[in-house]
Amino acid sequence: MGAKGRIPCVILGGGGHAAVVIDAIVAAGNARPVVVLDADPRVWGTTLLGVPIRGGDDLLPQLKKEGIAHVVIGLGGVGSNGPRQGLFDRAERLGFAPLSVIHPGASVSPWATVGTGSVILAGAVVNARAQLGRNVILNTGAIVEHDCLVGDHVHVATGARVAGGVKIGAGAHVGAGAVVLQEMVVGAGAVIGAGAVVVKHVKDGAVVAGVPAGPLQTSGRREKRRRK
Ligand code: JB3
Repeated sequence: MGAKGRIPCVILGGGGHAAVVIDAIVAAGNARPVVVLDADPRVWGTTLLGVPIRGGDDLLPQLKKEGIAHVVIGLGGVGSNGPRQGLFDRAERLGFAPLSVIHPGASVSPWATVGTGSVILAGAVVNARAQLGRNVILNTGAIVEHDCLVGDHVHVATGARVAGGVKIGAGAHVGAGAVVLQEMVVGAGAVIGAGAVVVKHVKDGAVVAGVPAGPLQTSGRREKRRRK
């Protein structure tokens, strides 16, 4: 496809994740990142992988007037998916259409579904009948097995493995290299630490880590024990 046939899009966020997202968009070849917006004024006027960083998110209405109608969220973040969700919602309110990005080196079953604005990076696998919501990140080499239900704004980090029939609630984070066993339910907004192995259901908003995964001991609790 010539450059003209590719859909021009704006990338929100100009850090490490945005670089990987731009790389995936270029590799996929159906869209063309033409501008990056970043919250940090220090990077305005510079470029990211050759794409100009023009300013902050308040430029979105101006870009719309210039004829850019599509957006990809380039903000990653580890742990909280709230800021990514906020950007996604803001862009949609302003009338931008979020583009889904699937790196050509990912494997997505034709029997899986991928929601609007989701980003599936190199080496990721989505197996048959899995359903991904909107604005999901499947980071490099992450695996989502058959019949999984992955909610909106979920981030499955690099190399995480989600076995068959798992349900992951909206906004949850599955840490790098974590494993979630078959049929587990991970609640909305839950955080699973890197390398954890989830063998029990995880409640909404819970933070778990370890093998097998259990509630993360907070520094506050450790402090209390030391004082006893
Ligand atoms: O682990 C991997 C493979 N990737 C991580 C990714 C998932 O999350 C990566 O290592 C980082 O931990 C993180 O990547 P991200 O989100 O690109 O983080 P960072 O490299 O720190 O860049 C974030 C950029 O977003 C910074 O330049 C911020 O100024 C910018 N930013 C923050 N909030 C924002 C906003 N930009 C816009 N447009 N709007 C915002 O609200």
